[in-house]
Amino acid sequence: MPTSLPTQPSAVSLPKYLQEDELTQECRELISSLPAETGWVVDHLYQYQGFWHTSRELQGVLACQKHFQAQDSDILLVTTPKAGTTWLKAITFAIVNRLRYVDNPCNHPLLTNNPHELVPFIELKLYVDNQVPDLTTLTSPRLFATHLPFVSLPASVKDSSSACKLVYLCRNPKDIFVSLWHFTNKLRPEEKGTNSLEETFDKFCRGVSLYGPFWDHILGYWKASMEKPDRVFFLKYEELKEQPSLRLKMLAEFLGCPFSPAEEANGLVDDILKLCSFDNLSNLEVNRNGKMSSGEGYNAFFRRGVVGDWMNYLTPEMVGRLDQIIEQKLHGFGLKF
Ligand code: PAP
Repeated sequence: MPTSLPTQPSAVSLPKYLQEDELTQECRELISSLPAETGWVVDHLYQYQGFWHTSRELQGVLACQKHFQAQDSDILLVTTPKAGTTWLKAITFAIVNRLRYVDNPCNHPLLTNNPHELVPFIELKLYVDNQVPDLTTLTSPRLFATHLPFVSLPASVKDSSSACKLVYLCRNPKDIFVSLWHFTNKLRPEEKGTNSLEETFDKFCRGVSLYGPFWDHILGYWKASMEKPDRVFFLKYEELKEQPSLRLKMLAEFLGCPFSPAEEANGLVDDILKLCSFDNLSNLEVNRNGKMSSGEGYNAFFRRGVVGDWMNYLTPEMVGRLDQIIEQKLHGFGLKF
């Protein structure tokens, strides 16, 4: 448990995700040595191992780096924030557990649980309060998620002898930015008002965003997927939108549970896509009115779910600046959006 340090009286009523000062001594000491910037939701972001985190997140990062023990059969879903995490969690959960619910689809857990509860983030949920959860009772394959950059993954995941599988989902950074801007505005305390689009855009371009810089995040996993394609599956949100059945089948194959011809003939691929569609998930009671234990409403994870919404927000100058960054940082590695 964290060593509880004195908190401001006003902080007591804050949802957990807005609390910055319930930290272990270890985390406080580390933070005091890290570069800091103003955050998008909470007041501070800290740069650890090259990437920006809130203090609460950072405590979870340290704890899972120390304690998380990957098993060979584990599946770890990795995304930059707003790349389609909720969708990927739903799809992967539905693929991996399909045999359990094929005969009773009305009892499917995705109908009554938000995908973030079914596939927990290691650093943001399981280890976030410096707790060490008992994960030994989970049935195999265990499904976890993380926003951690490759460099910060727990050693047991990165270990060359580990066989656990990683699925990385990324998205056009212009859509990521717009989605993140909306999301963080929703989560900001009301009295702070909305973040200026221009200022947050500038931060995003300088790499100062949750788990940013986005280019280093994407590149870390892109390189890992090139080196070890049997362990790291690299996917884009846009590909999933354009060719959903094909990508779903590729994902199932990568995970070692390909769809049989009979399953395909019975329409199981389409059933999963429908179950996990934006329209279906976003209209479920649990996702309209439920909340994470840390306080974020599930509805904050469903906005528009389309490709290219950046066109409605970014000026030609902004597009030029971000395109140049994408070109400079990513195209040399064969990555295009
Ligand atoms: P996270 O990384 O913070 O967990 P994440 O799920 O990646 O969040 O972000 C939500 C984005 O995915 C939203 O994008 P938008 O702001 O551009 O609309 C959300 O609408 C979109 N999204 C959520 N569920 C789905 C889905 N089932 N299909 C497609 N897009 C989805």
